[in-house]
Amino acid sequence: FQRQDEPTTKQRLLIVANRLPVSATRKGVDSWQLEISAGGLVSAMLGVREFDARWIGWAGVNVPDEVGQKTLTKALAEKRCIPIFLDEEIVHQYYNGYCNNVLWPLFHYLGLPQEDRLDTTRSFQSQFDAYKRANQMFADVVYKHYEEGDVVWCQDYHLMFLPKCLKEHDAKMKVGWFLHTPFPSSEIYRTLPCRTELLRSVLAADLVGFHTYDYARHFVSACTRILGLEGTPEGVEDHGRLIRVAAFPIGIDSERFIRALELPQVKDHIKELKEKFAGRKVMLGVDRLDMIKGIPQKILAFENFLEENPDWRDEVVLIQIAVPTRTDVPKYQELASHVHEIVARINGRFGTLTAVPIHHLDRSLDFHALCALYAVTDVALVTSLRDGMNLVSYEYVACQASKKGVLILSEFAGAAQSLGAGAVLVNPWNITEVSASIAYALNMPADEREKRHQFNFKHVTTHTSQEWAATFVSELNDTIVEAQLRRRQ
Ligand code: ADQ
Repeated sequence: FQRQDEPTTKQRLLIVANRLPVSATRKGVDSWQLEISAGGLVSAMLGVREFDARWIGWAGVNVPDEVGQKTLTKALAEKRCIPIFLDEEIVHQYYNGYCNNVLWPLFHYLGLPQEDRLDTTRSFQSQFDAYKRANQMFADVVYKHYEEGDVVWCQDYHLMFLPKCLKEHDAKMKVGWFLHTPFPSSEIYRTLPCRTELLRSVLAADLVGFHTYDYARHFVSACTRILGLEGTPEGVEDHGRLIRVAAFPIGIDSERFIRALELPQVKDHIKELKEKFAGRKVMLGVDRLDMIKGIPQKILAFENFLEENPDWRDEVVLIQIAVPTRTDVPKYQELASHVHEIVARINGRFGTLTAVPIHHLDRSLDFHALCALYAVTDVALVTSLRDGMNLVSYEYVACQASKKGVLILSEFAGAAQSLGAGAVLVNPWNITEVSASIAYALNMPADEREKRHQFNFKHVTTHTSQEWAATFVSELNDTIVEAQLRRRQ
């Protein structure tokens, strides 16, 4: 994080996201512990250094009292973070409800949940109303901190209503919106009951960005089919106003990973891991514990591999790190139990007194431990059922300069479009195919591994998060200048 008092001539950027990049835990009436949170958006944004950036978002904690709100605001200011305070009721309806139970599954092709109209907390309309109220609360904080010329960058599906709120307040505000998840086919999107209002609101932005060209295309088709607007090569045309829609594939701060491998503490971790797993090939999965990540499918494919390849049983281990998220949502609790059950079954089936085939950890790893794991593993398994991009695949490649491990990657992750030529692509729903790919990856000759790795390493180190953010913001600046010129003509 940039220091609060650092003088700068860089362009001011207000990054508005549901969550701040730090999680706050209360340690006393007026004392707080702040920790960087795990997640793709945070990981990417930590690399954004071209701008005088401030974050606006929820600190992930309920702070009903004034003293708490004041002291937390002060602690966060040191990290250039500005908190939004959401009460439990709104978090339940907006965040757990509309965001995580409606938009998230729909955007990942998992369909809409069953609506319960008798329970107001589970009706789409009341959740959507809470969603709009929450977005308005974000907008109110943005106005308070906005200075003329600032770029306001709204992040993700939590804040689709924000561009409209901001533009209604000040039509000259430069507003961009970027979606970190897939935007589904318009045939899926059009099932959403509040589909029109959300699209209209996003279209209030000056620039709308997605990870891939396909997601951008789906969004444009949704606008043409649902709103009857015209799609153009640049975006969407709304009664003479052009809203630019484009693909901006995210990246990582690859240098941060490459440099970390030279640190003594990371080297120590690497040494320890090499000793622990000596004589065995190591496969790795690192995911948030979420149904979109295809964790059960991955583990079942590994079981299938062990079944069909008895010679490998004592020779390979799968380390699956699954950091729990959204733990208040029942479906996520069910997923955790299901994963534990199958891991226990497979370890019971194929484990010995001295070794088990799957090491499953339900927790977040610190950055250094994560880099060490990435560096020592022979194969990474990314089997998302759908994933906007998937940065774990990028991080793995960045840490593999010496080992040249193989990346097995779901064709339904946005990353398949950028790392496809170097990775072994799979359909994660096809367990026998994934199992065969594990065998292929473990037996891959060194020259093929080298070639595949070089391709991906080049991509990961040139398409970085810094470049991603700089491109988005410069395109947003250009879009606004072009719109002014068009209006003058
Ligand atoms: P996520 O769904 O969070 O991001 P991903 O892109 O893979 O998925 O990023 C996960 C991040 O969290 C990585 O930086 C990883 O290192 C970290 N992480 C995961 N598990 C961890 C663990 N156990 N310990 C420590 N760190 C862990 C969303 C979208 C993605 C999109 C990103 C960015 O779902 O598709 O790529 O945003 O746009």
